[in-house]
Amino acid sequence: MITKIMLLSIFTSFACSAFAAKQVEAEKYWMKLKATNKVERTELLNAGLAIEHGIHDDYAILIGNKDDLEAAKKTGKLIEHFKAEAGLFDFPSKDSKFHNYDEMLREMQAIRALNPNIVQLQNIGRTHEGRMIVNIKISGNMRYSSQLPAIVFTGTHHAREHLSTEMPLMLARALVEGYNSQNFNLQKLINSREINIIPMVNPDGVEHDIADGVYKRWRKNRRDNGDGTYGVDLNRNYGYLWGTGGSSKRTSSDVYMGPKPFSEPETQAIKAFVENKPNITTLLSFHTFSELILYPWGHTDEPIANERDRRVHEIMANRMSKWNNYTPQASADLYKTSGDTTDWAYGEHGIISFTFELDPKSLWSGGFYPGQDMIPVVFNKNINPCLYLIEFADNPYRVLQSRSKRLGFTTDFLEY
Ligand code: 0X9
Ligand code: ZN
Repeated sequence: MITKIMLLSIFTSFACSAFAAKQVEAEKYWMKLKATNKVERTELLNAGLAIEHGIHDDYAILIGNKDDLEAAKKTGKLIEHFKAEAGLFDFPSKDSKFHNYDEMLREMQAIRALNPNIVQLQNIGRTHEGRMIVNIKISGNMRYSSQLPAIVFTGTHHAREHLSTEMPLMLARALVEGYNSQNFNLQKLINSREINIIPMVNPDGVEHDIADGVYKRWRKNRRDNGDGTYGVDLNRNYGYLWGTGGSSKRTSSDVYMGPKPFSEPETQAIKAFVENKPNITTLLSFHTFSELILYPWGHTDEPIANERDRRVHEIMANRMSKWNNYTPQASADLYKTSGDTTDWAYGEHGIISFTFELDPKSLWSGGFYPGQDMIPVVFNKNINPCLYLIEFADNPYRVLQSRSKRLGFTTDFLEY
C-alpha cells in the first residue's frame, strides 16, 4: 500500500530531480577549448559538447551547462571559462519571438523540412567569429536553377536591425508553405525562378547586440580593429566607389568603411555569391528603420544616367510603395554614402537593386527596437512587394511595358 508519506517522498524526489535538472540548465557557462582541427573538434562533440558558438583556427567557443563544464574539464582542453550572465546570446524575453542566430538556423532547417525538393541551405561564407552565413535557396527547378532568373534578398547587414532578419525569414516560410498548399500561381512562379534569401549577413554583430539580455545598439560586424575598437560598417564596405563620402576612416566610427573595399568576410561572401550567379537580375537589401524604399544612387545626388534603368527603379519603387506605404526615393535623398550593397550591385553588375528601411517610421515609434508585435505587421506590409520583385525578376524591364503585357503569375492575389 502506498502511504501518503511514500507519495510525498516520491513526489519530492521527482520534484527535486526536476529542480536539479532545471538548475543545471539555468546556469550557463562560456567556455574556450583548444581544438586546432576537425578531429579535435569531433573529440569535443564526442564528449557531448556542442560547438555552436564559434570555430576559430586553434580553439572553439562553446556555451554549456554545469555538466558540460565538467565534461569540458575532463577533456583537458579547457583554456578558460566563466559563468555567463542571464540572457547571454538571446533576446530579452519581451522580444523572444525574434530569432537569435541558432534559432534562425533551426527555422531554416524547419523551412527546408517543409519541402526539401524546393529548398536548399547553402553556407556562403564564415564570419570573423566563425559563424556560417547561410543562404536559403528556393526553386521548383533546383537542378537547372542556375539557368533561371534569380533574385537575392539580404537581411541584417546592421546588427541592431533585427526586423530585417525576420522579414526575409518569414518570406522564405511563406513561399514554401504557399507552394505546398497548392497555390498554383505561386508554384508556377517558384518553378521558374531561383530565389535566394540570406536573412542574416552579420550574425556576429547580432549575437553581440543581444548577448547580455540588454540591447547594445550594435551596428557593425565584429572585426577586431587592433586598436581596442571593433567592427566595420558592412554597408560601407562594398567595392563600388568605396570610401568616396558618407563613410569614415575612423575605426571607432559606426560608419567605419574598413581598411579596404571588401575587407570583410561578410561582404566578401555576398560578393562571391553574386559574382557566381550571373542569372541574378534583382536584389533587395532589408534594413530598418524609417519606412523607405531606396534605389541607386547612394553615392551621388545625380540620378542613374541610363534612362531605362532609372525608370525601372522608379516604377518598381512606386509600385511597391502602394503596398507597404513606404516612401520611394533615391538613396542619396536620405543621405549620401559610399560602399553600400545596392550601389555596388547596380553599379558593378547592373542588378536592379533596392534597400527597404522597414518599420517603424521614427525613433519615437520604436526605432531599431519596436518590439516583437511589429514582426507580423512588417511581414504583411512587405510580402506583396517581395512577390512582385520575384515575379519581375525574369525581366524587370517588363515594367516599362503597358499594363496589359505585365500581368503574370502573381496577379491573382496581388491585384495590381
Ligand atoms: O546608412 C545605411 O547604411 C542605411 N540606413 S540604416 O539606417 N539602415 O543604416 C541606408 C543606406 C542607403 N544608402 C544610401 N543612403 N546611400
Ligand atoms: Zn541598416
